[in-house]
Formats: sequence, structure tokens, C-alpha cells
Amino acid sequence: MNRIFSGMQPTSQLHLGNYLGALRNWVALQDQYECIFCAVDLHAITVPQDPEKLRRSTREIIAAYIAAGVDPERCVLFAQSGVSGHSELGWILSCHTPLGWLNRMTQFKEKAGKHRDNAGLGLYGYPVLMAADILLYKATHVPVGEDQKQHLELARDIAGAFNRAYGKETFPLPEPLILGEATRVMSLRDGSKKMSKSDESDYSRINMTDDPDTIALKIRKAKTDPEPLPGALVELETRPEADNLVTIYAALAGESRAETLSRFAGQQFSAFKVALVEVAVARLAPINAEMNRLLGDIGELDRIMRRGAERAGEIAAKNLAEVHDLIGLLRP
Ligand code: AQP
Repeated sequence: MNRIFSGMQPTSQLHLGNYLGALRNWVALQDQYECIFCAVDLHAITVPQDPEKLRRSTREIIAAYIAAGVDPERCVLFAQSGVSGHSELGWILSCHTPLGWLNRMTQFKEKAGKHRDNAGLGLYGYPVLMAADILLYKATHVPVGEDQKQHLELARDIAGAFNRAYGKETFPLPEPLILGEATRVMSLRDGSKKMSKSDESDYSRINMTDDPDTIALKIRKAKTDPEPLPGALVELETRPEADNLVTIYAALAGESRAETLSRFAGQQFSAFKVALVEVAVARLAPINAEMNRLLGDIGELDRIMRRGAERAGEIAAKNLAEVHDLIGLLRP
């Protein structure tokens, strides 16, 4: 059976981009693949974190996975730091990764901004740790949003370089699974920017924990343009905010963007936004309620993560032993 690995950073609340671009697809994929899903807390600390908030966000993220429909019995769910093999393989792979490959990563440039020299080594090496996350389990497929495509290509390059160096197909080259209508959800305030947890404005995103009134307010305030909705997809190409809202609606309603447009063509945004609020609340409110229920029993969440780390740890130990042998690390 093909194996999936994916994860999200417990940096703060998950948002609609994380849900539509990744999490929702995980739920559908668990029937066809062996799935390993992780809260990537070691990635979160590439930028400063408050320890108490990090612990809370890690549990929240696992609760969000389960509330969205990921089955903790069928899938392996855990916090990345619970399996030390991620860091260990990360180091080994960093010894096989040319700096030139990392210099091309656009996310580092965006996140480090103008203060490149002050950015941490962890932020720079983030894509190597991500490659290790995937290759530690010899995952064949990785469901992600479009923003992670470049990092996944690097993971394939690193896997290929390692295989060539030791003359053995140790790691499968992981395939990205970029699925659904909303592979890149944009900010509600600026259609040219990705919806992101780290955006300063909370009005730029819909959090999975927002209550119905907050969702309605954010959608009402979402930036649009003065024109009514067009009838053809091609007309959205020059209207990023309209395009984004249509994409969000289509993904939430489980239809194509063309179907959404055929229903709302010629209507004003005031009317369309009412329908968008309705579908967003209908979709997110039950997940939110289930998340709150799960967070009421932290003991059970921790048990799920401990069991997940044990299951993941067994696969990781076997694959790491193979890597140690290949590269000549002695295990007397
Ligand atoms: N706007 C988005 N549209 C579609 N998919 C998205 N993803 C993130 N943003 C969007 C996908 O969600 C998964 C988890 O992402 P992550 O938490 O590991 O980190 P990220 O991609 O860096 O997300 P953020 O919100 O932008 O976090 P910050 O602001 O902390 O950096 C991934 O599969 C990602 O593709």
C-alpha cells in the first residue's frame, strides 16, 4: 500500500487555507493510503514561540485533524518531536544537501525578509527537515497546498541524491498530491497574498475556530471589486479577490468554480457573500464543535499522540537503521 505523510505547524489556529488546501484532502485519502499525519512542532520553533502556546496549539492541531474527519484508529497521529528520528535524519540529509539548493527556496526569502543575517539556521534548513519528515517513513505521496510544491521538489532532489550516493533506491521519490478547487487560498484583505497564520490581520483569514458571527463579519468585510460576478472563469483572471471568494465557495460547496459561477453570474457581492457565509458556517461549525469536545479531554488526546508516536517510531527506527548501515555509522 502506498504511504502518505503530511503535517501542519502548530504556530497558531488553523485557517481555511490549511483546511481546504490540505486537511480536507487528508480525510478523503485515508481510505486509499496508509496515512501518517503529524503536528510539526519542530518546524514551528524555526521562529520564536511561547512554550505554553506551542503546547496548546499542538493539541489543538491534533484535535482539528480528528474533528475534520481523520480517523485516529486508521491513521498515525503524533507530534513530530515525539519521534527523534525526524531530527536525526534531518541532520544526515543536511550533510547531503548543497547550499545552492537551499538558496533557491522562496519561502525562506519571504520569511527572513530584509533581515536575512538575523534569521535562524533552523529557518534556512526547514526544507531539509521537511524532507526528513517524509523520507523517514519512505512516504510515496505528500498531500499539500500549492505553496509547499517547491519544498517537495527539494525533498525529491535530496532523496535522489542520497540514493545515487549509496547506489541503492533507499527512498522513494515522494509525489505531491495537490488536490481540490482551493489549492492556494488567498488573504481576504489582499487577493495577491496567501492566506496565512502569520498575517498580522485576523481579518485576512477565517480560522477553523471562528464562531459563526466572526465568520460572517470577516466575509462581509472581505475585499471585493465593484463589478457583479462574471459568467466565465476567464473573467476572474484579472479580479484576484473575486476569484478567491468564488474558489472558496466552490471548495466549501463541493462543486467546480464553473458551477459556482453559473449559479451566481450577474449577482452583486452583497448577495454572494450571504451565500458564502451560509456554506462556510455549515461546513466549519460542526468541526469547531467537535474540536472543542476533543479539547475537553486532553488525557485522551495525549494518549492518541503517544500511541501515534510509538507506531511512527517503529517505522522510523527500521528505516534509520538502514540509513546508518548504508552510510557507515557503526551500531556495535
Ligand atoms: N493559503 C493556503 N491555501 C492552501 N493551502 C495552504 N496551506 C497553508 N496555507 C495555505 C497548506 O496547509 C498545510 C499546512 O501548512 P503549515 O501550517 O505547515 O504552514 P504554512 O504553509 O507555512 O501555513 P501558513 O498559514 O502560511 O503558516 P505560517 O504563516 O505560520 O507560515 C500545507 O500543506 C500547506 O501547503
